[in-house]
Amino acid sequence: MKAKTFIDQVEVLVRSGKGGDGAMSFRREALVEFGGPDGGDGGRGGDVVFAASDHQNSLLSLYYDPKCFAQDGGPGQGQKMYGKRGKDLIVPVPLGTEVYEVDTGLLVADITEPGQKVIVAKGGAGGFGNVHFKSSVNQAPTEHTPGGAPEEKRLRLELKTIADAGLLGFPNAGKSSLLSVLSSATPKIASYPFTTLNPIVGTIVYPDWAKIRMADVPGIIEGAAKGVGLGLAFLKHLERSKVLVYVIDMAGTDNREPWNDYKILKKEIDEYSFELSERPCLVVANKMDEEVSKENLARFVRETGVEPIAISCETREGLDEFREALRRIVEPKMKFHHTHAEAPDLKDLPDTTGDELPEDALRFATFLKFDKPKAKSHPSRGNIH
Ligand SMILES: Nc1nc2c(ncn2[C@@H]2O[C@H](COP(=O)(O)OP(=O)(O)OP(=O)(O)O)[C@@H](O)[C@H]2O)c(=O)[nH]1
Ligand SMILES: [Mg+2]
Repeated sequence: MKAKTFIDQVEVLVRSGKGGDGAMSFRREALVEFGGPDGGDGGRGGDVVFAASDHQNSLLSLYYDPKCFAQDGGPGQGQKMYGKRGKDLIVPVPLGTEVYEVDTGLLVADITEPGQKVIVAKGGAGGFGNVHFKSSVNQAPTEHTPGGAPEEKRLRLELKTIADAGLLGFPNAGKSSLLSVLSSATPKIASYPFTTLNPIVGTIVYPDWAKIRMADVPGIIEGAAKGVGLGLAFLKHLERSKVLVYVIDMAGTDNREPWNDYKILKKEIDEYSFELSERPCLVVANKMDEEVSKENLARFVRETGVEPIAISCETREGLDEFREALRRIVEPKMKFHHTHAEAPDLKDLPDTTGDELPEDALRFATFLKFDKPKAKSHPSRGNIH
C-alpha cells in the first residue's frame, strides 16, 4: 500500500502535565532548634499548545503520532525547594487548522494567523508545600496539597486550506494547468481524470507585488455530493476562499458538454453548501485554442446565460484578463503603497544652507529624541542602589 502523504482530518488525544505535589518537610540542621516547616511547592504541569506552522501543509505527523502529552510538574522538596516546571508540548499544525472537541463538537480553536498559539490543555497547578500552612497556632503543620489534575481530551483537527481563490471543475478541465501557468506551483498535469489527489496552493504575484493565493482541489463529478468519484470532501478546502473559479473544458473533451458540466457543478455545490454556492465566482472557459471551443462557447452562453472569461493554458490567451478579474474581487491587501500622488514635490521643499534642519525633517527624525523626558528613576527599575 502506498504511504499516505496528505491528511486533512485527524483525531488526537491531548493531555497536559499534572501539577507536582507540595512537599511536607521540616528543617533539620545541627544547632538549629525548631527549624520549622520547609516543604516547597510542586511545579506546574506543562501545557499542550498548538502553534501555527508555515512549514506544514498537512496533518500527517499527527496522523502517525496522535498522542500529545505534556510533561508533569516535579514535586516540591525540603529546604523550600520548588518542584521542576513541566515542559510545555508545542505541536506545530498547518495554517487553516480547525480544532473541535470530540465530546461536545465545539470549535475550540481556529488557527489562521502565522505565529498563532493556542493552549488546548492547561497544565495542573503545583501543590502547596507545608511551609505555606505555618501560623501562630500551628508552628509545625503537616498539611500539604497535591498538584492539580491534568486536562485530558480528545480533539478532532480539520484542515481547511487558506486561499483567496479556489479552482473548481470536472477532472481534466485544466485546473492544475491554470495554477501552473499563473503561479510557480508545480502540480501534476495529465490527460487522465483525478490527476490531482490533494489540494495544492499557488501564489499569483502581480507586477506591483500584490499576491493572491489560489487553491487547486481534486475534480468533482456528477453525484459527488453522494460520494461518487472523490466525493465532495475536498470542497472544505475552498470554504475559506473569497472567490470560486469554475474551470470549464470548452473543448468538450471525451464528448462532454461544457454547458452541462457547468450546470452539474453548480448543482453539486448547491447540495454541498448554500453558503458556498452564494460565494462570488468567476467562470473561465479553458482550452479555447481548440477548434471546437468557439462554437461551444457561443452555445454555452446561450444555454447558461453566463459569459465566461475565455482562456487557454496552452497559448496563454486571456490569462491577463482572468488575473485582473480575480484581483477586482479579491482586492488583495498591499503591504506598501507607493503612489506618485503621495511623493512630495521637490520644488516645494525649502532651500537650506545646510546648517539648519527643516522642521518637517525633525518631526520624522525619531532617532533624534531632543525633548524626550529622561525616564524617572524608580526602585522597581533597579537603578537605585
Ligand atoms: N488544448 C488544451 N489542452 C489543455 C489546456 N489546459 C489543459 N489542457 C490539457 O488538459 C489535460 C488535463 O489538464 P489538468 O490541468 O491536469 O486538468 P485538471 O483539471 O487539473 O484535472 P484533475 O487533476 O484530474 O482534476 C492535460 O492533458 C492538459 O495538457 C488548454 O488550454 N488547451
Ligand atoms: Mg489537476
